[in-house]
Amino acid sequence: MTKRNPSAGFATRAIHHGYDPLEYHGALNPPVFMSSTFAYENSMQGSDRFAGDAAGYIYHRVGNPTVSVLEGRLAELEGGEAGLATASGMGAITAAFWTLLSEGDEVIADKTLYGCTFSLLHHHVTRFGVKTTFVDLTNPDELAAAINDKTRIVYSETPANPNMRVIDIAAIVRITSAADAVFIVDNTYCTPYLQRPLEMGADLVVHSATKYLGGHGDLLAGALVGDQEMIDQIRFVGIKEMNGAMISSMDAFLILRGLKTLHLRMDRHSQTALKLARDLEKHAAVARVYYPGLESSPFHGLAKRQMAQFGGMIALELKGGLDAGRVFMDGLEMVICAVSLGDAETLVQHPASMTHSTYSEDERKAHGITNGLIRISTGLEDYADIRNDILAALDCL
Ligand code: 3LM
Repeated sequence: MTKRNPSAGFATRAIHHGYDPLEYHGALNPPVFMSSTFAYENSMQGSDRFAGDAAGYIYHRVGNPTVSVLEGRLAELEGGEAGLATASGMGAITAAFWTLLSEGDEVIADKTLYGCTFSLLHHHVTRFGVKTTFVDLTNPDELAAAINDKTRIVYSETPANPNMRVIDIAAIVRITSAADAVFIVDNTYCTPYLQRPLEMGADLVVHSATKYLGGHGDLLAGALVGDQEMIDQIRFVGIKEMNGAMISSMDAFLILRGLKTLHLRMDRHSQTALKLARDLEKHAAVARVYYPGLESSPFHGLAKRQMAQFGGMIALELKGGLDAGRVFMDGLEMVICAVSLGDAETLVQHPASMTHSTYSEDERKAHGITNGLIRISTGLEDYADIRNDILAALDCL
């Protein structure tokens, strides 16, 4: 499996791709190279590596052998030429933006984004002469109307954090490819097991690997996958010279460990979330459930075409609004009140005051993130225990 074997299944490649134990004393798992710098055979070799005329490691901020195994494996799973692993999801996103954007460029982003990505685009890149326009990318006509010759990046999450809107990747690609803009998809909610945007024509995939890829809530990491030229550019500009957000080799090792069970975990998360969404929809205290696996979701048909399963994230609104939401969250016993997602533990949080508190009240209103919205990241516990805890807390309302 050190050589690319595209006919092997997803799980096989997630477990084996790009690592041969026999090249490392038979060690089943890749060694964790804890080394910030790498020796050269002689000074000329060092100079050649810096000039890009010789292959080989230079310094951990640019690359490390443990990290390379992870980067190759993520690229393989996403169906891209090259991968880049980073110290956090925000490290990946900023490295991409800062590499690709210059003063005067424009970004068009979907109106629902993870809170810090929104803040980066709304408050911060603007300080450097970059304009962001937020549109509803669930309606590709809005993109067609907004795109122009200054548009350098089109950016979306799908499903979007936190309200589960689903963007038609192929429809966006039809517009961005004609306009020469880079289409970046945040694939954190799906992972490549459920959705592969590059195969649908997107240019770059970004991840918070803190979430499902790591899968155990014990690390912070990010990743980018795209064509070799763009990934090299982001590595040598955005990471090496701008934000320095290279992943640690220990965290790269832990993500490689997480990837071995990604398929099992995503199957289970998806099964649990679908069952829970259906049970929630029937509960008298619940006003609305946002989950693309539900037949009642306006995104159900698109999600069925675009995603292998519907994933582990659910959002809901309670009839009693935020006050009821707080009573609900505080009434949970096993389920944990915390931000982040994709862990073994079921997590619940309130986007308006937590993950999306970077939006002002008015912005949240305009961007469709209501005060009453509650987000659930379904975990890997027994379904009966998740359901009983959640329904008992709802029964108290
Ligand atoms: C959260 N999200 O709870 P890191 N892209 C998406 C994300 O959801 C996130 C990132 C990028 C949450 C984090 S809120 C303080 C906790 C779709 C993170 C950024 O830098 O690895 O956290 O990724 O929704």
